[in-house]
Amino acid sequence: MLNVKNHTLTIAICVILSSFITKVNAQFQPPKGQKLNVIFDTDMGPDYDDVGAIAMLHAYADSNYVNILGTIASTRYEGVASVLDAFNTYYNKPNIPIGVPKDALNRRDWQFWTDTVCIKYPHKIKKNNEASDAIDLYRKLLAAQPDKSVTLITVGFFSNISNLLKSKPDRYSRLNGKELINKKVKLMVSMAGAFPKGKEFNVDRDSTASYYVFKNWEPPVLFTGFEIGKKIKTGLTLIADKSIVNSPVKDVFRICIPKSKHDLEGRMSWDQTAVLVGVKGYDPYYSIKKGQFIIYSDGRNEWKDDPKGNHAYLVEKADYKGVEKLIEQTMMHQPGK
Ligand SMILES: [Ca+2]
Repeated sequence: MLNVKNHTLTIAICVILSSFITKVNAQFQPPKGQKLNVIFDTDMGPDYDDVGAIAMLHAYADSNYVNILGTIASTRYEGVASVLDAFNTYYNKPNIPIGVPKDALNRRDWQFWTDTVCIKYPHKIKKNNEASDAIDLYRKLLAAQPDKSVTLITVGFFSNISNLLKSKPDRYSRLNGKELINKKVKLMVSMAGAFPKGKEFNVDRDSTASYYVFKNWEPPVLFTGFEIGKKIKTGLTLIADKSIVNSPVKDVFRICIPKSKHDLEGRMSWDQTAVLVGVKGYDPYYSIKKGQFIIYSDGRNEWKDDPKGNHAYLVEKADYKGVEKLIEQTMMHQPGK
């Protein structure tokens, strides 16, 4: 009888603790049962995990988990607007607004997969200057959304976020950039940084922008670090699947995987993890460590633990092979007719 009582007490404590942790960490989780409003900010070009990420985002949109407000580039090579347009069009959402920065790095893919996407797949935007300016589009989209409702998923450089923070009131809002962000953004989920410390590409390449962002940004940020995506290899099952035809996602992985000896077991999948945890939440694959992201002007980052912190990074909880399988399957989603 005593044992039964103790057992019941233990279960009760566990349930209370687990609901307490869920509540405490709610700012880093998507709200349950609500369609998520997402802005996707990507350096669609230097690497091709961004392609896997946009494929997953569209798969989740087709399953009614997300409403894609906009797809915005954080690199400005000529053609990036067409590439984003081609992917949105392939997934039957040709009207998703596209933004291209005036002020950002100009980096593109060394495998030239973006050329194949533009030649082979329909798109209406032929030149970057036919797309919206990135900051103008950010302000327009944010101003039109309910307060604290927008999730930003960034899988590239922080150039746009820095310029958005510095933006002035305009025809869309009387608020400056920082005020507009604080009013409208619920959470930023970023593939960025290395934990507990390191130097990572997305933070380091435009380190001036990253430094400004993490000195001025106020809403919660969930980081998926370099170490999380590095071990997740995807693409081989996708390119071997003969039932998938005329897919830009399959074409990109088919072109790129044989070009690097590092990709023979599949491409490392950093950006996909940001879409996964941004839309579906980090549970049950990851737990989080809360604290503060500390950035240096040269792009290095460190971490300070703080249970009340407004930043959190992913810590692996379950075998990464489960995430790997889930990402690959989601990337293989094909648009409805
Ligand atoms: Ca990226």
